[in-house]
Amino acid sequence: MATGNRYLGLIDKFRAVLPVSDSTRLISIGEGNTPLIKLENIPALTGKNVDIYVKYEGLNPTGSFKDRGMTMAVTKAVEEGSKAIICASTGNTSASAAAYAARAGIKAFVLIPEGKIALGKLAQAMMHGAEIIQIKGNFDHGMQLVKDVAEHAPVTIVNSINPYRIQGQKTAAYEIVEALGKVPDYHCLPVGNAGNITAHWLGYTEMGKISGDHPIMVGYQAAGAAPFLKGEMIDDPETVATAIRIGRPQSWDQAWAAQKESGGWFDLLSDEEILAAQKLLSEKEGIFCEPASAASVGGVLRDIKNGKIPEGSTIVCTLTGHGLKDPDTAISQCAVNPQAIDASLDAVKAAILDKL
Ligand code: AN7
Repeated sequence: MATGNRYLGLIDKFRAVLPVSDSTRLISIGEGNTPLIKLENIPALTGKNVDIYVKYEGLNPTGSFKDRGMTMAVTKAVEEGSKAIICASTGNTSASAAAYAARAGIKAFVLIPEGKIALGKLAQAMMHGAEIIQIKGNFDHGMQLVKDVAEHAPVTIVNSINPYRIQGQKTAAYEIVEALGKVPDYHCLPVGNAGNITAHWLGYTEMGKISGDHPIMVGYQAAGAAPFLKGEMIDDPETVATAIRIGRPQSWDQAWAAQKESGGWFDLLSDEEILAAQKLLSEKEGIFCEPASAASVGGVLRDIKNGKIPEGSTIVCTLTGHGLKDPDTAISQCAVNPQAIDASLDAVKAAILDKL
């Protein structure tokens, strides 16, 4: 067995392109280094010849891509002497902030929209000991409150308006190019606050400084929460994909820049299309992501079929969060609930034989 090359997290690996020094105490839980998985069964369904890879960010320590940015944001907060962090969140940021604060030994305050975050994410924030503040409002209200309160209290904001979040998250692009051995033709991801598309574009443009190589960036939104499709902020975002139930994206200008400079586009999917893509990935590839994440794959399949993404393309989709985050939505879209039968050989045989 190989020894001596233990993975120490993404700051350690990418320190040459991150704002840390040799003496910085790294707050890490082994985030990053997630697999880039080639889809084997789904591409054929399009009838076109394409390579689709998914970057399975659900395999980060707290189950989402947020850990990439959070390790940097909390590392820098601690380095700067902060004793408390704060964020607004649709769920994943709160889970990640709570975990990294616990690791660092500082306090985390998380503002979440009452009744609108997935069960697993709430469980995480509670278990990691965050101070949970439920508000009678949505993410956008929470974000404004966080900005306001940070002017009156000694707390560091760890939403993606914190530039260290973007720095950490750009490492996903570095990992993809390393794993593929080339820059993908298309990079597709779900868009809420647009921090992640901003971070990926930063990573790709840093790497491509000399060659000019970069992917075309494509962002998919939920139909009920699609300010980039409307061309302006919206007030009452609504979608089953609660992670991206956001009407006022914080990285608005940066996401438009990524779209324009890369020659990409934004598009939207209905909740039904999002859930169908989530189920497809689960059933055909054995990969369980949360609804918001599946928007990238659902959108890509449509854009391959309609020819917007041409044959021969190498496509990467970011699967932003793990399916286990939201068991309620998963179970509610599966038609048949498992029936209990007698614990006898006859009953089990009967249950199996007519399904073979
Ligand atoms: C699974 O946790 O905004 O476009 O507060 O959890 O960078 O916002 C989550 C966002 C996509 C959108 N997929 O990324 C939060 C939060 C999942 C997410 C997004 C989120 P951005």
